[in-house]
Amino acid sequence: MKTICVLGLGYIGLPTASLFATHGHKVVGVDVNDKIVETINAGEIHIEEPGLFTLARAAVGSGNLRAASEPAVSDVYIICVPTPLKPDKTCDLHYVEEATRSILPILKKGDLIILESTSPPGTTRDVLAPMLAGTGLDIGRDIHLAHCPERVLPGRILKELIENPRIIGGITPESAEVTAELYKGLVEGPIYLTDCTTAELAKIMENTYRDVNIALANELGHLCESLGISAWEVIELANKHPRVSLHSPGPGVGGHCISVDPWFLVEKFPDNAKIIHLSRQTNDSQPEHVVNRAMQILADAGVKKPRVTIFGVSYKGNVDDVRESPALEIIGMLNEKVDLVVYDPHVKGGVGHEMSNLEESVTDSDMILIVADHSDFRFLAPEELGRKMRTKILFDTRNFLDPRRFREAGFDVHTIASGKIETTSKARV
Ligand code: SAJ
Repeated sequence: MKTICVLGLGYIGLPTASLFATHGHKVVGVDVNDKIVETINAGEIHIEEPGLFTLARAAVGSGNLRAASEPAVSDVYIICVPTPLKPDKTCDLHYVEEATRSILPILKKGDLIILESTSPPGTTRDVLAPMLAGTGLDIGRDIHLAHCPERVLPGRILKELIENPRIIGGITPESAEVTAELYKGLVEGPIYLTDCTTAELAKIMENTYRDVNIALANELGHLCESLGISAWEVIELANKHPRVSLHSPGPGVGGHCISVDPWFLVEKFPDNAKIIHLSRQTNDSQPEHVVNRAMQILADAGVKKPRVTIFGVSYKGNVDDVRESPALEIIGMLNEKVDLVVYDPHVKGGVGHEMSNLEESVTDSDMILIVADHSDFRFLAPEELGRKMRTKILFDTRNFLDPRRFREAGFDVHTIASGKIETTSKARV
């Protein structure tokens, strides 16, 4: 059993702290936000994540987890603070630096410091290690230091924290081994040991791989729109090849990971990270592409003074997270051109536009524009929606609603990445 101090009680820190606490360790979770500290100590939580409420409550109830505003003397320090982008698209490391600085006065021989936050390659070695060396403790001998990137998907965090494979990059091989011993107590997936810079880059490349592939899919979508065919059908057919796995086009890439992490490489390697940079630009320009297409569809339909209804503003379906959501940009651009109405059953606000209820949102509308693919939308009856609308147009940027049902209800159906009106032929010989 160890004493562990987890710095940052967000989407990764709170589940991590709670899991270590329910696995027998004594954990202090530290957050700079007093409200979060109070909430957790009261047995409540401040984020939405399946299973977390029960787990955190059990951890606090057992006496093994308490939240605090200041770090406490411990055997292990795990840094789980954000590494956001600055407006100039460079990584803001100040939370990591602040967290590290806060533990310097209490570090002692034998301690282990782990960075979980996704960070540019070189951060553990070139930023954290020099700060820790200032204490006079010898890193790799007196104290251990490692990077152990989190790799979990929001909505499945608790399951994935336990089951996913983990990469542990030590400042020395021994630091990696000491860290692995700790994680072995709760991780059931395999644990791979390496050096800290390799671990940092592996984590960033996972998300960069996805970003580049989504950019490829979006580019394919543009080609197909010009050709008057459906990228969805092209993808479906190409993916029948055993070694091809094309991703899906969409309204753009959101979330606090995939749309952020590749920039860390562009910042560090401005001359060499070429495909990575272009992919970011392609995906970032997708909201404008959506707006241009929406305006074209409305113009082609002869709609004057259009009223457009956005369905779904989170960065992907079935979550309430709007960070970096392409919907935010779409809202900003469309708001200047049309009478805009916004509906999302999961999001209460914070999108730069007032939210409407379902009925209000479609009344007198000329277009339903699907941006986030919430499962709830599949249960909507096209006839009922259409009855309230002025012009029955559906523009689906996720190719997610059944176009046939909407066409049968009299809708003009358009899909992103498709120059066809009807999409997805399932014809097979
Ligand atoms: N998207 C597309 N086309 C696709 C797939 C996704 O347009 O084919 C869009 C989504 O709609 C969304 C964005 O990309 O806007 C990202 O969504 P996502 O579900 O792919 O990923 P995240 O950001 O929710 O979580 C990712 C995960 N990384 C990978 O799948 C490689 C997760 O495992 C990481 O832990 C997480 O980032 C993180 O913390 O880095």
